[in-house]
Amino acid sequence: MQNIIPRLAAVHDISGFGKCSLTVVLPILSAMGIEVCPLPTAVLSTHTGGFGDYTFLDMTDDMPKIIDHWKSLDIKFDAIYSGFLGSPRQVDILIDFIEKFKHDKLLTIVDPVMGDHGKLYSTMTDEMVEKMRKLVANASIITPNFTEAALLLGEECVTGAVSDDLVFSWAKRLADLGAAQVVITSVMSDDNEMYVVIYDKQTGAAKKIYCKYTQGVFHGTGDTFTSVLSARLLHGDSLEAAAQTAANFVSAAIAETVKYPGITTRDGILFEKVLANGL
Ligand code: PXL
Repeated sequence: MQNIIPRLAAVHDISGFGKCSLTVVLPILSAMGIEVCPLPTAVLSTHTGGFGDYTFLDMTDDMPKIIDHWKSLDIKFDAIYSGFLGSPRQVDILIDFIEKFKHDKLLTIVDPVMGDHGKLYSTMTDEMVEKMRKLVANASIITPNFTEAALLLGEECVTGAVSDDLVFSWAKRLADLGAAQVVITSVMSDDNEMYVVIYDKQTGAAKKIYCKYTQGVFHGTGDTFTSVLSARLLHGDSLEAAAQTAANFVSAAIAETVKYPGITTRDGILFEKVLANGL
């Protein structure tokens, strides 16, 4: 039987405070009409970006047990969407998960969460970067930010503006790692605007998607973007339409957030206002 509501397995950590990963993925996808089944990779008190001494419970050993239970129940997923992983071994577990639940229409969305603004997040290692290259080979769509794109390609993590030629060639090289479609987020233009690049391997077409408002740097924007993108793709949108809606959503949430100067980078964005009031 087909799922009445599209069903997505969300392979992310849960960070109690700081608005990223599952605390963003769950509400956004549910509000957009997608059933979310969380497969937690780690449980943290906060995300790793700016709150000091966070707690970290690694869920690696439990993940295969959760997957096996789901398999015994014959649960069908329309999509598997992964983000922040708690250990390099989770890549092998995730590849096995994809293999066990594979069918013709399964959408595998991998956000290779590793770093941003030219730097690795504090729990990430060179081993994780190496393993992420293996994971992206098993995805239908990948959504690295510009730093993660550089890490996957073994390029220097530059920050600041880059040429269209460079970012289009990176998108193509990323697709050569395995995914049919590539989205690179947080790319900076000469006039200090952020944009997203989408690339489709089958058509060979690359396109820039502009965001209306992107001043300010906040945690969880990547998770917000890929959640909206995943929801719209599951509802049948083209990659371009889904990426534009996701960019508009993030822009609108940032525009809400910067109205309140007390909210800083680590606090994340006021995505709830956009969910509640619409775009
Ligand atoms: O939003 C990416 C992310 C997810 N999960 C954790 C993080 C980060 C980024 O810092 O620390 C735990």
